[in-house]
Amino acid sequence: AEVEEKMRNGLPRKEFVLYFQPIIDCSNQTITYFEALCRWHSDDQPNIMPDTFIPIAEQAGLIGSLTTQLLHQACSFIKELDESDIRISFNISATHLQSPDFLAEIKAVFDKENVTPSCFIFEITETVLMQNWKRNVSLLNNLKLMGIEIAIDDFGTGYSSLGYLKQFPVDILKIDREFIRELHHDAKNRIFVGAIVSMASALSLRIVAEGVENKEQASILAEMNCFLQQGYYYAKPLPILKVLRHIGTHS
Ligand code: G
Ligand code: G
Ligand code: G
Ligand code: MN
Ligand code: NA
Repeated sequence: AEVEEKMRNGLPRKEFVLYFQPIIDCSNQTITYFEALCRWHSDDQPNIMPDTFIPIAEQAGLIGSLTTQLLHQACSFIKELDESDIRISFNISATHLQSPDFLAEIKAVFDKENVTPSCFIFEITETVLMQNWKRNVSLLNNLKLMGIEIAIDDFGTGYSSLGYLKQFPVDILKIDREFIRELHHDAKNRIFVGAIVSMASALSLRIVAEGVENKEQASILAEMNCFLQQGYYYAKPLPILKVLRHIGTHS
């Protein structure tokens, strides 16, 4: 309840800030797009990570206003980027997706910012999709009509099959970092990841490996034709100004 109160106060004070982590195409070492990750810069408490504060925002009914504020920040970032074709992958919370106001809220932001929704990928976890899936199929189809691409986050940790997922208009699978962590030590993980990569390619889905922390993991993934990679090996999530400096938009 104390944290909830601090969130309520922190929202209008703009204490919630987006950081951006690049997703690298390691076949040519270029940034293909960025994932937006929220950080809470609060004066009067130690760092609280989104794992903790997102569920609190959901319970407190604050997730809509938090997400709206973050989506505005993401739009500003897109306008700051010179290359207009770089997209942002944006995490959508379970509770917010189920809210009847979801579509209207995000459309209002795109209209106000005059940013085309096709600059966005929405990341949704597979567990969320499987609940309430009839409604979710139509919701995702609506997002796709707006031009937003859909990524399944933390893929492999839920219980959905790729066959089941085929009913959703999905573009990208993000392999959970749990399967990447021991990739260079564990043959079972290599078999698992290899199987996901070949099935995804048969279904024309793009694959992103999350949590790539070292060269060994990166090379094994590349050998498996998994070229889109994200993790501390390449870059940590960075604040906007550092990203812009990093990619040379601002010197
Ligand atoms: O950044 P970090 O690894 O601490 O993120 C932990 C979890 O919080 C991840 O599952 C991530 O998807 C989620 N998360 C981070 N930023 C956001 C956000 O802006 N919105 C939502 N809904 N989830 C986020
Ligand atoms: O669940 P989701 O994929 O949205 O969460 C991504 C989170 O993973 C981010 O919050 C980010 O801080 C974290 N992350 C990014 N790269 C790495 C990495 O290489 N290793 C680990 N352990 N975490 C990472
Ligand atoms: O790069 P730095 O020395 O700040 O990282 C210290 C440790 O904190 C690293 O081992 C890394 O796993 C973790 N870490 C760094 N950045 C993030 C981040 O953005 N999110 C999370 N969840 N952990 C991070
Ligand atoms: Mn994510
Ligand atoms: Na993930």
